[in-house]
Amino acid sequence: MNSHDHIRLAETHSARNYLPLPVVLARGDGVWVEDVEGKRYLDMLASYSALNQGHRHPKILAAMQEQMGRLCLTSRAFHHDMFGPFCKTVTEACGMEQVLLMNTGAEAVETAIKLARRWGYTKKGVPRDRAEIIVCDGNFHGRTTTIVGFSPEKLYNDGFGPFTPGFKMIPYNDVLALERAVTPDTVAFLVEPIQGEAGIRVPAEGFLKAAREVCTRNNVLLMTDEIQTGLGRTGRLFCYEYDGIKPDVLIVGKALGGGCFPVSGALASKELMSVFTPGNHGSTFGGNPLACAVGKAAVEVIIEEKLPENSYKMGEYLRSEIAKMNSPHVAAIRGKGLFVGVDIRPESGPARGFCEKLMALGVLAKETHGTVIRFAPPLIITKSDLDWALERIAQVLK
Ligand code: IF1
Repeated sequence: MNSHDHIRLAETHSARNYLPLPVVLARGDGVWVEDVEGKRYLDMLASYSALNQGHRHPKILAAMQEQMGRLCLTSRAFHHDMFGPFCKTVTEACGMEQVLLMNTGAEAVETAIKLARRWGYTKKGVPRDRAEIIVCDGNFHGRTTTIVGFSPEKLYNDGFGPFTPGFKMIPYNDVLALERAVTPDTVAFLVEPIQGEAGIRVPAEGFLKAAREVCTRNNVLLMTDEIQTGLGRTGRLFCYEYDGIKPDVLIVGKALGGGCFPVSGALASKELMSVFTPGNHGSTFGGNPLACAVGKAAVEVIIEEKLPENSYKMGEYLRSEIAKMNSPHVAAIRGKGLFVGVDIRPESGPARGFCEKLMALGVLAKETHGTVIRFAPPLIITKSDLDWALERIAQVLK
């Protein structure tokens, strides 16, 4: 079957909840992918940062294969011998005492929401069912009904109500608004250190630091969603490190699965995690043996291969080279590390058209918010591969 046949088959038998670029991939290796016709592309989306380690990283594949030869699933009804080792690795890497493992990002966000509410009722003394969580305009935290209920984006929640109450929205990057929104019933502030879906929106320097102070002063949990910004993407292991702070709850996913498997989690202190007691939260697949084997290797690769450092260097290079092109189509270039948004001027047409041209030249990128091209390649990318992409980006932005 060729690409056309595959796309027709998908359109016949799958819900149309996506509008993918018309490319059908059949292979992946490092930063490169190949379609069913054998054409090669440089993957500059990296599955929205789930492929920070690249496609089929040998160490992660080996760990997965070894585990598949032994034990794949136990449920949490029993212990297994990869659970403790992975929890130790991930908590030490993240500088947090404990983790609660889930599978997808949305589940980890839901876990953080549950943690904050129970903490509010059992520790902070918030009256039952009155807990409030503050979120930001422009947020993206996943697709569950609770999460889309506090999304500002109609596309994500129109027609899916009624929604869970208990969320209050403030403008992003506005500490005064945060201060004003806090009430005695506020249990948490849930925030992305850089907003991905909103178009790689980088807040003013010190925003998270100031938010940290407001949260501490008001006994409110600071919960950072680093599902997309974490594990090296922004040039630090976690983006909050730029502000020299630590969140109370750290939410991770995507690259925790090493580009192989869904692995996510919420991390916090032992004291905060103690709000969870046997039976009050869980998941059939959360923390399964295969996930733990993959997740452990995924974290080790990020640290051993110094991927945050490479992301920082290559990101600076990518942004400065695009800036040097002086493209008449580019209104702004934003980002940190290899988390880069190129804002296209409205008169130059939608970013999608630019992504289609890039695709024809062998560079896969995806628009966000209509006007922004997102460049977020695997963090293992070398300067020569980046130069290959830059030549093509230059052709499209000319
Ligand atoms: C889709 C966007 C990116 C996330 C943050 C939680 C989640 C995500 C900060 C949920 C997921 C994804 C999912 C994917 C597209 C995508 C996306 F454009 F929609 F917003 F990356 F920017 N927090 N992001 O970015 O994680 O449950 O999906 O594992 O939904 O189409 P998940």
